[in-house]
Amino acid sequence: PFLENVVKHENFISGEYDTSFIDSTPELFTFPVRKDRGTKMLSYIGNVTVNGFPGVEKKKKPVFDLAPIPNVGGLPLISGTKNILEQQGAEGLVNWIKDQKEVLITDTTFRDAHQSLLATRIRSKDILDIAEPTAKLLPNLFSMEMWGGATFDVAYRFLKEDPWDRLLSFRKKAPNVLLQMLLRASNAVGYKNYPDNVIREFVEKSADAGIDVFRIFDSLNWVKGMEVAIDAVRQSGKIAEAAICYTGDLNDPSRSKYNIKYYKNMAMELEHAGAHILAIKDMAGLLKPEAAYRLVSELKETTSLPIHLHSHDTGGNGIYMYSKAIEAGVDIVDTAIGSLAGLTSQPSVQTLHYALEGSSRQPKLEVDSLERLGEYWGEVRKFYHDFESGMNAPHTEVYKHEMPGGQYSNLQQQAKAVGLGERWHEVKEMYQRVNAMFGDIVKVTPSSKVVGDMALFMVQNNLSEEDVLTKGQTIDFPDSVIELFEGYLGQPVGGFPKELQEVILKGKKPITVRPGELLEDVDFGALKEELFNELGRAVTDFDVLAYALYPKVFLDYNKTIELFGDVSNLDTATFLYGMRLGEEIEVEIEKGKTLIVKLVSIGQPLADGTRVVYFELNGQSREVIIKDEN
Ligand code: 3PY
Ligand code: ZN
Repeated sequence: PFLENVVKHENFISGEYDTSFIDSTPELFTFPVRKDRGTKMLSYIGNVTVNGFPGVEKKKKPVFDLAPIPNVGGLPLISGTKNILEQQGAEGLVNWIKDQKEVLITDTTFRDAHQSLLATRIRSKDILDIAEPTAKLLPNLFSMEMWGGATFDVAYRFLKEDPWDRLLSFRKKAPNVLLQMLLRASNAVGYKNYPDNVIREFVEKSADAGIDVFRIFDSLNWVKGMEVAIDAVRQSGKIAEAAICYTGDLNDPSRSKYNIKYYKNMAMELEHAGAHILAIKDMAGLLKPEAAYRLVSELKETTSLPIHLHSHDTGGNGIYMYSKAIEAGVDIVDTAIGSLAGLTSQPSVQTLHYALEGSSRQPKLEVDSLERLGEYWGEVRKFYHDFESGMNAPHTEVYKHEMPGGQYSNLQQQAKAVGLGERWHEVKEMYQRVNAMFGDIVKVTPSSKVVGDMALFMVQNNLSEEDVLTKGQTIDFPDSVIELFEGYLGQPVGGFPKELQEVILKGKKPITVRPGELLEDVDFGALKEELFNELGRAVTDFDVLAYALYPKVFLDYNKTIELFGDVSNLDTATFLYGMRLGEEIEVEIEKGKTLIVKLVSIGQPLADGTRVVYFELNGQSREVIIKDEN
């Protein structure tokens, strides 16, 4: 259909085209609706009904209550921080932040909250249904963190949807508030360093698609590894928020590696590197109240940048800690809507509201609006029950093992997958010991994943620290561990422990320069052609970037879409559980076009391992053949 569009286009016929014709003529990509769209969707529903969804217990689909979407039809869209950025530019916005008396709020519900509570599984549909109500009910938010981190690859990998579509649609629904993403500096939204031009292209395209604030961090707090990303964000005219990752305990003299002086130096380096805002990224929730007061006060004296504090409530001290940071003059804090807050997620915004009653710094948000949004998220959360970590009370052990909020449930899943579910307590303890063995490093994606991989490896093989050093020459360490010690994630504070590095690298020479200096630029033109040939369809610049970051994940995603069509419009209960016998659902496949699907019956397994699943689609009988994988 693409070639048909090209040859029929009036500019093509009249010869008015050049090499930018394809890029500048978006209508070429509007294809007639494929006739088998309905069948593809039935195949998906039949498949999940028969075979289940990975990570979800296979059982009859539960009956869920409707997640109530607040009716905001009559409410005006009040202008907010996005309008300030547009009118006054990045510097103007920074000045505006400094002028605010109240503490400003970033809502993380759409990103870190579900990354940390539900293994990043919340789908675009559930996010987009509430985006406009949130923009209308909370116009005074500083920003909504709604993209980046793990949401990018999880969207393709598990949710079978396009993260760029999520961003583009969200932007349309929430045009008044800044949209924020988490960018892992030279690791972009991946788990390894990418060539510099990939980072630059990624930032540019994310900015075009709607991101305003880029929170940039390096997983070893290596400022050199952050410079390309900071520069790229400044070039795009957006806000470069550079983060210091907080670890250890700055008031504990026995953990003097990460003391107040260390953080102040890093803050100055980040200001010098061009940051508009300084973030304190407390990814594991280790920052204690008195330490927060001291850190914020001293950083305020050290730099002129506004300070944005991010934390996780794992140990239960979140609100107390925020309140001390607010007293010390922090400008912005990260919170989540109550029903997706607390524990490994961010502290609850409603709780903070009440904690600051009577304070001149209480945020300007309507608590009733927050509660209405909370009702919605409370019901949505139930769809994803199987992705909950099982942590149901404050977890103060975090002050010992220091695992980031977003890692806890993931590593637990990984441990179960390799048969170590019963030995989880040993894995947690080993995580702490591996950190000490690695020289006490900053642990956040991807360095935290390496510590986790090594901990699992050591528990699985019953290895102690001494075994690693004495028998290391005969041990095949996990690839991620070798790459870390080769220097491909950058350089840790104080360098790598030499003896361990030699054992792990077995004679290989580590690098000490920025990995980006050694990696060759990606030829995006050639990659686009390769992808076009691979997929046999027109590809966008967004597709090419996804392919550059995650080649296999992106191709697998495309195979699924080829098989099942676009499944992003299915309601989440159906997406995860399929249908009950006799159930009827409606699926709006595009505006104004709704399919009515009824599951009539499921045939017995046949000799070839398939089953016939009988549906009605808009009243007409339809059958699909499903391979029974049970
Ligand atoms: C991520 O990199 O995804 C994180 O959330 C790190 O804290
Ligand atoms: Zn976080």
